[in-house]
Amino acid sequence: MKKISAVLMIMFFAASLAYAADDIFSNIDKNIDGKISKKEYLDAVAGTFDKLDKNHDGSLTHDELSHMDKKDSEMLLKETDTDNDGKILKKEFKQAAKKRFSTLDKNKSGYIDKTEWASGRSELYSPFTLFTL
Ligand SMILES: [Ca+2]
Ligand SMILES: [Ca+2]
Ligand SMILES: [Ca+2]
Repeated sequence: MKKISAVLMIMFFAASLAYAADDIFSNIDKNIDGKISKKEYLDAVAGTFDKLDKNHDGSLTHDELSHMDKKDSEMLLKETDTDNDGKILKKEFKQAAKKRFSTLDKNKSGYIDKTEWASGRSELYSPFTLFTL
């Protein structure tokens, strides 16, 4: 019995993740052409940054990431804080987003299509990053 519910839980979790990924995809795809252009992606990322930057000083500090899992915020810092000052500047955030865009755009078409989106997202370290980069 325990085993079955664990499997169900995992299935439910995976399904809700896929759903969330799909939902985010359509949010980012502003012109609804079924693919995400670099501009659409960077616009969405800039929006995320502004949402996270509670005091609007143009950088994200530990405090502003404290709602995240500690491991996740450390990963995010490690990935984005290139000058290692413990703060993520918008520039750094965008830089990381550009890198992520080219990773996701597997066939280098300049767009992320739904297949690339789904496979790329599932490789990411945490469900939380679905909502950040
Ligand atoms: Ca589009
Ligand atoms: Ca800030
Ligand atoms: Ca920094």
